[in-house]
Amino acid sequence: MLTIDLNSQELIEKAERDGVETMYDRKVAMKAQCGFGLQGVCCRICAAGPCRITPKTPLGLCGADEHVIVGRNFARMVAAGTAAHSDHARGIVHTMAIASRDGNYTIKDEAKLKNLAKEWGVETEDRDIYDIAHEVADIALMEFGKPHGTLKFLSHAPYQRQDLWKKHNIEPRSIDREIVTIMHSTHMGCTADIDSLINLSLRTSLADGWGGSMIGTIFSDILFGTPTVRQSEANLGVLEDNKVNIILHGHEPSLSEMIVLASEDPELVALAKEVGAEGINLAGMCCTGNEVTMRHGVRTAGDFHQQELAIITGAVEAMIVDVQCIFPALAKVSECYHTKFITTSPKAKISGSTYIEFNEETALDDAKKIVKEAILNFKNRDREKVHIPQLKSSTTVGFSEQAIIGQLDRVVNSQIDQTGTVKPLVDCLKSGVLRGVVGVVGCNNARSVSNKAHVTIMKELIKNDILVVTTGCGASAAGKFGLLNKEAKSMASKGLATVCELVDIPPVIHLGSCVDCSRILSVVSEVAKYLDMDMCDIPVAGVAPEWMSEKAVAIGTYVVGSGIDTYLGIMPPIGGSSKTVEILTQTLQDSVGATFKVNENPEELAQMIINDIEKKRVHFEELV
Ligand code: NFS
Ligand code: SF4
Repeated sequence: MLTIDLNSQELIEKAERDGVETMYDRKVAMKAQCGFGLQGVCCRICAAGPCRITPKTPLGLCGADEHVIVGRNFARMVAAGTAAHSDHARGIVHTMAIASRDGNYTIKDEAKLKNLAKEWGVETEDRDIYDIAHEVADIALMEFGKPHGTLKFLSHAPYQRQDLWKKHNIEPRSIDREIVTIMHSTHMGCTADIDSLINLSLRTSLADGWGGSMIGTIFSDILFGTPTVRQSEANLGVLEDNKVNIILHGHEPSLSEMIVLASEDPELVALAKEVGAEGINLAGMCCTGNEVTMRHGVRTAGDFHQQELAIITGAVEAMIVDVQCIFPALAKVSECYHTKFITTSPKAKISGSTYIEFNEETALDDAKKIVKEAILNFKNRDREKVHIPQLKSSTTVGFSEQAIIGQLDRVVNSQIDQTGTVKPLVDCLKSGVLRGVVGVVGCNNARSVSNKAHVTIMKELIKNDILVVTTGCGASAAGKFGLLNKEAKSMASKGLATVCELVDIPPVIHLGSCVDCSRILSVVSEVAKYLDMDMCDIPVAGVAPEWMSEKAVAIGTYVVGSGIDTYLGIMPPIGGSSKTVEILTQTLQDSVGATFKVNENPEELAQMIINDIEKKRVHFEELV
C-alpha cells in the first residue's frame, strides 16, 4: 500500500489513467536506496571525495572515520533546517518592520506586541503602536546576527534549563552565527570529534526552537492575529466543482494572508462570476495551509504527499507557492492539466513554473495579480479531466497556546476565578486524568505508507489518556482522518474523553505550522515553571512518525535539547556511526535529560511512548 488516504488512492489511479507520473511512481522506480547515504557514511565535503566508509576502507582520504562523517552530515542537516525556519522568521520580522496603519500589513495583536516590547525594554507608554512595532522588529532582526550575548527568548525557559544550556555550552548566541559556525566547523579539516559535532548541532537547533521558530510564531501572531478556535474542513474533497480553486502551498503567511485578502476583493469576486464560476475557493496545503486554517478557517486541501494529487483532480486553477516542501515535479504535473503553477519567491524559483514575484512593499497588488491569473484560468478547465474525490472531514482548529489556556480556564475555573495560567492543564496532569501530552508532528515520508504512522500513533495515544497536540503535515493527517473533530473524543479513553467533553476540545489539538512547534516549547515551559521543575520532568514527548526534511531534524534536535524525548518513525542517516547512535539515543540523557528513540513500526513506537510516559509519571508524581 502507498497511502491510507482514500482520496489519494483514487487520484493515484486517475494519474495512471491520465498518464501522469507522481512521486508514488518514482518511489517504485527508485527501488533500493543508496546504502551509504542511508547510513550517513558518504562524505562529499571536499572534492577529494566522495569518500565512502566500508569495512575495507574505514577512513576517508583525510582520515575522517565514520563518526566524523556521520556527525558532520547530521550537523549540516540541523544547520539547513534551522536556516529554513529562521529565514522564514526573518521575512516575517522584515514585514513587521514595514507594517503601517494604512499599509497592507497592520498590527493585529497589539497586546502581544506590547508584552514583547515590555519584555525587551521598549518604551510603550504614549507611543504609537507602529513606532513600538518598528523598534521591536529592529531588535528582533538583531537576534539573527548580533555580535554579543545569547538569544533573548532563552529566558522563556525554566531557569533550570537555562543553567543546563550554559553548563554544556549549548546556549545559542545569534541565529545566523550558529548556522555559520556549523558550516565552518564541518568544513574539510575542522571538527573531527563526534561529541563536539553533536554539541554544535544542539546549540544550532536551539537557535531554531528558541530563536527562529519562536520569532516566526510570535511575530506572525502579532502581525496576522493570534489564532482563535474555529471550524474548518480537511482533505481534497474541499475543492469545488463550480468555483475557482486556488491552492496555497508553502510556508510564509506574509503571502497567504494577502491572497486571503485578495480573494475577498469585490472586483475579483465579480470577475470570478464573469468567467462563469460561482466564486473563489481557497484551500491550503502543507504549512501555509496550517497558517491560514488557524487564522481564517481556510480549508485544508491536503498534506505534503498530496501536492501532485491536488493538481491531478483537474480542478485547480492555480497552485500558488512560496518556499519549502514544494515538489519541482509540480511544473510537469501542471503541464498535463490547465493548472497554473505560480512561484512567487526569489528564494524558490522553479523552472517550468509561472513566476510572479511577491514583494511585501506591493503585497496586496501582487496578491491580486496572482488571484486574477487564477480566475482567468478557469475557462481553461477541461471538464473531461476533472475528478474531485468526495472525502473531507470537519475540523476544529486555531489552538494557539493562549487559546488552549483560555479554553481550559473557561471550564475548569469559574468565570471570576480565571487564572490565565496553565494551572488547569497542570491539574489534569497532576491528578493523572491526563497521563501526558505528546506532540505528533512533521512530514510524510515516501519511505513509509503516507499518513499511516501519524494516524496509528495518534489513535493509540488518545486511547491511553494522552492528549495529542499536532503541527505541520501531522496536523493535516489528523484533520483528514477526523481526529481534529470534537466527536473524535469517542475514540479517546475515559480520562481524556472527559477532559474533551468538559473543555470542548478534540482529543488531538491543531497548534499550527511547523514553526509553531515553538508553541509546544512555550506550553511545556510554562507548565514546568508553574511547578518549579525542569522541562525534562514533565510527562510529555515529541514524535515525528513520518519525518523527511532537514527542518524536522532541527526540530527533533531542539526538542531533545529542551529536555523532551523525541520518537522518530524514520531512522535518520546516522546508522553508520555507532557513537552517533549511542550519543543521540543514550548519552544525551545525562547531559540534556532526553534522547531520540527510533522505531519504524508505528504500533511499537506508540507503545514505547505510552510506556515511557508512564515511567516519566513515576518521577513526576514524586516531584509534585
Ligand atoms: Ni514541516 Fe511544513 Fe510538511 Fe514536513 Fe514540509 S510542510 S515545515 S517540513 S512536509 S511537516
Ligand atoms: Fe573524503 Fe575527508 Fe574530503 Fe570528506 S573531507 S570527502 S572524508 S577527504
